[in-house]
Amino acid sequence: MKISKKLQSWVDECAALCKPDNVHWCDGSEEEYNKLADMLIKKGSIKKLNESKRPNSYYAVSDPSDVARVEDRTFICSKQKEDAGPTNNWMDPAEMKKKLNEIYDGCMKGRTMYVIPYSMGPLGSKIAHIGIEVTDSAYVVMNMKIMTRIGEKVLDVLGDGEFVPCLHSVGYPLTEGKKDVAWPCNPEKYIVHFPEERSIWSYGSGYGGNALLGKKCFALRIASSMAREEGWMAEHMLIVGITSPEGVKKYIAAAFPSACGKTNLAMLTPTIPGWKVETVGDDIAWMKFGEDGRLYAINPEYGFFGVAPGTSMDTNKNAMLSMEKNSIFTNVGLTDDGDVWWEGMTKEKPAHLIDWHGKDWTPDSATPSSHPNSRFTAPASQCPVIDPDWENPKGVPISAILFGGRRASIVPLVNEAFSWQHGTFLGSSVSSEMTAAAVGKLGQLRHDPFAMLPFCGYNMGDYFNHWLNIGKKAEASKLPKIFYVNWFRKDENGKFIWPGYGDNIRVLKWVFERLAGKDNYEDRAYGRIPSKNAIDVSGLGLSESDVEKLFSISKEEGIEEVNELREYYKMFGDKLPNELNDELNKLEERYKKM
Ligand code: SAT
Ligand code: MN
Repeated sequence: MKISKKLQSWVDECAALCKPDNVHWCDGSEEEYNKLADMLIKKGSIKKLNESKRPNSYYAVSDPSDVARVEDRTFICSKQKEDAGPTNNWMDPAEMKKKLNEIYDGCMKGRTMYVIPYSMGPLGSKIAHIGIEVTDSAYVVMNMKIMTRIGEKVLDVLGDGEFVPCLHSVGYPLTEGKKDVAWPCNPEKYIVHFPEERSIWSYGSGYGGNALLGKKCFALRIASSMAREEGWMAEHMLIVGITSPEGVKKYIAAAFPSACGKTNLAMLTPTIPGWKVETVGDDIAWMKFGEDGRLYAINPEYGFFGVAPGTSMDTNKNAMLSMEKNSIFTNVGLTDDGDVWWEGMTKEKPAHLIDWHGKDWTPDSATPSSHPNSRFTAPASQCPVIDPDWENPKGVPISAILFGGRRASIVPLVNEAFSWQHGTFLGSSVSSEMTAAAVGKLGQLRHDPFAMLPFCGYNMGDYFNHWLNIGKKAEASKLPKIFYVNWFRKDENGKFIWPGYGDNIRVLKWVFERLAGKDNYEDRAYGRIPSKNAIDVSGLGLSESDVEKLFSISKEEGIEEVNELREYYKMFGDKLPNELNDELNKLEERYKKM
């Protein structure tokens, strides 16, 4: 293995601090993966699923306290507090380093320290970047192999180039006499980012985005800060290719908060004939300007880490087929024949399961078999509709950007921004009902600008400005058009009005037509919406008044929303770009004229 001096000395430093029994450099081979799996099976940490049902797949359950991202323990440690901004936890970097050096001291005693070289993005792509994750969790290594491109080939590309050092520990040293547990973790958690030195320290959790550091920590928090410095974009967005019945293909990126259906939209099975959707990515987009002045996006990831509950052959057939083999399942139910099950997977519930707590479960049980944030880890290459260009190092050209959230009212099914600046305003105004992806209050409405609230590695006010600057840098006609969608509107009885899932293609079709310049819109105060009958609702059984309900916002509601946004904007102080205030004032004017 070719290991640069810089890399070797950083790994040596990690070892000197964490004091593991062994250091293992991951080569990324199948053989290595299988050995780690066997070791974890012997320890009782994971189970192998029934080979004839789900080949080469594994089952894990976490400690019940370690089930989601911990936003209140996530820190952006920039030198100046102002550079972390009002939406991030901050601590002085020197103080944080002191604290971390104390808790990491000896934290890997009795364990092996794994060194995982990984690439976010196709190896060698100009849009890609390399990280090195050091971890004491073999489960993390296995997941990283599915979620990123790992191993020796990454070191070959890295040479003595720059990498993002990522130090992860579950924080459960096996000091004398201490027995290991199936899912080691620590009640004290730290998910820490140093954007100026571009490094990550994560302690105490083995779950998802807390521990697979290529994902939210690098590809969003650190990368967003790199992107701002270097004039590109790191966004919490899926990427899909859409082909019309005429054979025209366009790529769309879409930002939604965690667990709002990004994976479903990314793999959508169209319900109207002739349309085709292909997946480039389901969670993160890195976008850079190409020579032609357009924005090109790559999916920096290599796999899907999707929410299991609710995923079925009806709601997301392509996700189900992606995880048929070579996958890992965490915190779902285990069937008697050695396969997995979760709420919503099949209409008929299995008569008996072992639930994620390891207890017997039957359809009469009072609690669900699977944690609401239980996940599958599956290779993207196994997705039946993976886009032929998903690994193109140049990326794919983006024609439209969608923002969305989970909103029972106020936000229409779809509206188009009048301009990039208005689109930036729409992105800044996203709010969403909270999901189980983060520890916190389920269902509570919170602002989640650009779906980046927990993922922006710097001051959100500067981030808004970065978006505006991207718009100023590019030729307007080459920029993606911006839309805001909401699949989650409810009627007065609390029922979803829009069917969602595969029927979302009907909205994408309108978006597609707008990209082609079709004159099928009307202007409302809040934005541009489909003109009457421009959205194909045939066969949905929606009445005209249902459709109108999907778009209606009264003058009073609109003005209330404006006032609420004005209050919310106050937190950004003088970091709030004037352009956004202007957009808000113009919106108010339009509502007043209604
Ligand atoms: O960060 S995770 O990948 O664990 C979950 C999410 O927020 O999408
Ligand atoms: Mn996400």
